[in-house]
Amino acid sequence: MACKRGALIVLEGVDKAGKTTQCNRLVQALQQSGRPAEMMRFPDRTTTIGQLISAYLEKKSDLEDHAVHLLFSANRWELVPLMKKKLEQGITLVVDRYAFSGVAFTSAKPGFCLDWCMKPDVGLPKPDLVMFLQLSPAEAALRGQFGEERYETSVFQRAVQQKFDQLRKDPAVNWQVIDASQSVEDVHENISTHSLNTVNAAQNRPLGELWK
Ligand code: Z5A
Repeated sequence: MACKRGALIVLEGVDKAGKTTQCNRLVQALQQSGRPAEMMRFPDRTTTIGQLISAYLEKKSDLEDHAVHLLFSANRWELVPLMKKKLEQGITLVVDRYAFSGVAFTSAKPGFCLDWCMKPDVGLPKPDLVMFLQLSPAEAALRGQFGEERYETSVFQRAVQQKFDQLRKDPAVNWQVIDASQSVEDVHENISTHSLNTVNAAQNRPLGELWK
């Protein structure tokens, strides 16, 4: 590798936790401090696979639950060559949702277990840091009504939250829980501190493989 690699930083959390807001703020702050950084999000609705997912989320099409789970995973895998290239170029990637959302959302459906849901994502680039933006359903409700997309109901979001709780017990993943109920600026300060430590530490460490 010609230069020190960028860090892979993921933000996870339930609906309206502020993931997109904070990803944007973090990328901006890293860039302003002279550290190359870019944002990515999953699902990436711009690809052919992403368009199938988007139509499903918008309830314009129906897909079998196993099939759509595999599509979400395929959407990540199709971006892996690009992700690796950018990381090798020294660009830190700040990612809005990743495999953890994939597992939490599908395993919250009846008849799915965590183990089956994790399998398709085994071997993805392993995040150097996963920040879980913690927000109670009551606090999320203060940020507005749920949208019209699939999964946007309080009952389902509570089930997803429980699955995230289970995933966070895995010590092999560098989880940090962030109190997302604070102001945008306070949450950003917290996230920045964790991220700067991670960017510095990742430089000299090889990129890992998730769940391997
Ligand atoms: N999904 C899946 O099933 N399988 C997969 O593998 C993956 C995803 C990757 C994609 O939704 C859906 O796909 C998602 C999971 C599923 N389904 N759900 N639900 P998406 O990515 O297109 O949208 P989202 O992730 O659900 O976005 P969000 O949760 O609605 O928003 P957010 O990114 O967490 O929050 P935000 O947009 O930054 O902020 C929301 C509002 O709160 C906004 O008005 C902000 O101004 C406000 N906000 C933000 N921060 C604060 C603070 N600190 N205080 C007050 N107000 C705030």
